[in-house]
Amino acid sequence: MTKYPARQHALNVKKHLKTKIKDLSDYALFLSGSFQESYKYSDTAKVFRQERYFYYLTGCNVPSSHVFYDLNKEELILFLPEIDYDDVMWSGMPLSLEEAQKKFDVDKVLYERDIDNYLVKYDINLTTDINQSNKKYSNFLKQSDKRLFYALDESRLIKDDYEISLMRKAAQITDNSHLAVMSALPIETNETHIHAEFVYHSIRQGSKHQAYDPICCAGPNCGTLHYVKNDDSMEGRSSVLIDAGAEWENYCADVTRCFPISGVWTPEHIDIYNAVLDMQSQTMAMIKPGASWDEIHLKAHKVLIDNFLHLGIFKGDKDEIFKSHVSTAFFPHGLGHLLGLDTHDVGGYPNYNDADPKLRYLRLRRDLQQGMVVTDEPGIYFSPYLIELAMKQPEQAKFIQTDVVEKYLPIGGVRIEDDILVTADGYDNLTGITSDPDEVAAIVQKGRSRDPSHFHNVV
Ligand SMILES: [Mn+2]
Repeated sequence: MTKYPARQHALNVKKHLKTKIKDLSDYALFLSGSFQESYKYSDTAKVFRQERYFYYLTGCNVPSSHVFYDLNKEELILFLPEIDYDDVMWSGMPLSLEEAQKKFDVDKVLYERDIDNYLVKYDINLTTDINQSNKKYSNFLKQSDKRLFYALDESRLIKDDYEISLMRKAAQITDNSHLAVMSALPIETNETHIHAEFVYHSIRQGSKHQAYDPICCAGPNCGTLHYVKNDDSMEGRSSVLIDAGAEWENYCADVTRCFPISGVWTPEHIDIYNAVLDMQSQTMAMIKPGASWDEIHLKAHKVLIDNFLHLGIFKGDKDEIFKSHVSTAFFPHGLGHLLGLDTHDVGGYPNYNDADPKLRYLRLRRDLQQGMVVTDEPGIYFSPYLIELAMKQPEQAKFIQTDVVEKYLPIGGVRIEDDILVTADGYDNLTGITSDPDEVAAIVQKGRSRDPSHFHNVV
């Protein structure tokens, strides 16, 4: 397979749509991609990010394109924008129809001027939403049909071999970039340097965009889940947490690693690191088709409680501790989420109003299926804010040994995150960068043995 399998994706969407709309004879699909936006009062272009549903049906990154899918004829037609000859001087010639036909797995490529001829064919042209790209066709379009989103999301849920190969490439670039970060402590004295090193090595490998804004933190900052300031000094701190993933042809990686700045784990840091590793390895072992992600997530809480009892952070009966939800003060987020064209990919159907606080932030609420890619990312955090909230609730506070908690505050938190493909009989870990604590320490030490002049830096 040399082309992004857009026609198969369109067939997938039709299959799922058919379960919701028995007779599709009056229906077609019309989706629009993103357009190139500028900043307000400026002619500077914003970073272009293709609309993901459109990309799934085309594999096309050309701004201001549209796609029409004739559900009856199973014919997929890509519409490119008209050539703007005033822009050719600045941007060069755009892709011709012939070039686009060769490049994309679609039945036809036409210019935008032909769109009307297609939209009149069917009574109902389903679209995701009416926006600046497609509002001129709004009379022909039916937006935000839940059945369309269902069909698109169910299709994107299961990755085919082509998509998996793109995700493996994103994962590989991400592995190398994490290795580079762990290896460059002599030139990393501020969180910004961690961020810079990761992005530099991703771009060098051809990944121009990150899947999401990297989270690079040291010391107590590691306790803030989505810390993106990335600008604090690392001096006097012992721990680093970096959550960063490259993107490859719009497919994401999402990986977190933690390491000791000195190359030697402090006793507190390794206590927590091993507990998180235990949460990850016990949950990963449960991954296979048919397994309940809710149960796997709750298993992570049970492993946390076992470890906290062993470390003396909790005291009391483990079943009572589990029922009290006190573990959410230290592991507040979900064990993992779907991954694909989006970092938090579609199809997980989270319930942010769940009465159970352990499940409230779990972004994947369904059984696993072969072809899903999920993150397995347990974490343990020492957030003074969350601990204080728990201490105000007597039914939780009674299990927490505050004097023991105190000694862990300086490390902030630990998260270990890998990207996991669900296979026919288990799983395949797409993430290759080691999380073994001895190997991680050895990588940091090896990097530390080098003089700063060894590294590619100007300041
Ligand atoms: Mn993640």
